[in-house]
Amino acid sequence: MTVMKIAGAQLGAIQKADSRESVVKRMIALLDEAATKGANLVVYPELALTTFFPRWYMENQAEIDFWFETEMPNSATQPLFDHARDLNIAITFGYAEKTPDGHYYNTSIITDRHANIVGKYRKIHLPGHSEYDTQRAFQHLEKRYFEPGDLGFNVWRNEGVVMGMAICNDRRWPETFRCMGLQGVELVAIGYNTPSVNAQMSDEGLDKRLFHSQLSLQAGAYQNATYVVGVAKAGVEDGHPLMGGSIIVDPDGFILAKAMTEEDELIIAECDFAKCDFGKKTIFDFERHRRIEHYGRITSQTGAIVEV
Ligand code: CDV
Repeated sequence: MTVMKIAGAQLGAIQKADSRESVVKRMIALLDEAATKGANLVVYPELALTTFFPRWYMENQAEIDFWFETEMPNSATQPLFDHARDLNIAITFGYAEKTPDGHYYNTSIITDRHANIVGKYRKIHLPGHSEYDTQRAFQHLEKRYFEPGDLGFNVWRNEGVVMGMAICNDRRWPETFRCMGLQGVELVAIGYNTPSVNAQMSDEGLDKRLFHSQLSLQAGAYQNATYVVGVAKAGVEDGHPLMGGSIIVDPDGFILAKAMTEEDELIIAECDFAKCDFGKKTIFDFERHRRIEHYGRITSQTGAIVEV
């Protein structure tokens, strides 16, 4: 069975004015640190190459397109791919994708240790709203700039491990993890940008927001007997705080490593994928214990219907 050292490369704030090239330099510095610590895979956050631009309301299409990548790798990210190949480290990171036929997605890719892209995921659960909302303390316009992902929740056997990806808000939905659990997932990589403040409940408090993130990642890991890596983009971006709290979780739901700052910070843990077996063969042996005849509502009904 495979043992890998998995690193989470939390990124601190990226300002609107920061270039992709400057961010890639920071990502490469974290990659170098990961290499010195023996990492085999490095997980970067959602929309890793730019500031979290969906907080800004834009109408001009050229202004919007500035934040999107039309190819991957491209000139800004090629040094990251080259460096990862030289160090023999697989990577996964998120970026805004514009397809050749004009579709817009919040995307992440995963490579093998030769920098070949082996998997792509497009974010399915898009939070927020599509028009300027005067009721919010700040905007979260993912529904304006992205379409829901069209690729589903897939997994890939990468470097001997069954790997899947999800992005930020996806981690709060058990369906995300279960769709990959049903394909035998052993490692779920999830990048996120989570504001430290709730735009619709300003007194919520950071502790509660960190707790909900951890709770979701730990539950997803335990209930599907898989490792989960959740990696933040954190820090204050042009006056807007994003929380940290990056963690690596084992298949029992225990936290193996945790970020302590809201800056560029590497966390790392040794993951023995044989540890996924026990849960998959006992309490979460889906074949023996799931009761799909009672789960019809999950795929036939979207919102709650109260009939009593
Ligand atoms: N980027 C995100 O998906 N952020 C959401 C916020 C808006 C709640 C999240 O679920 O963390």
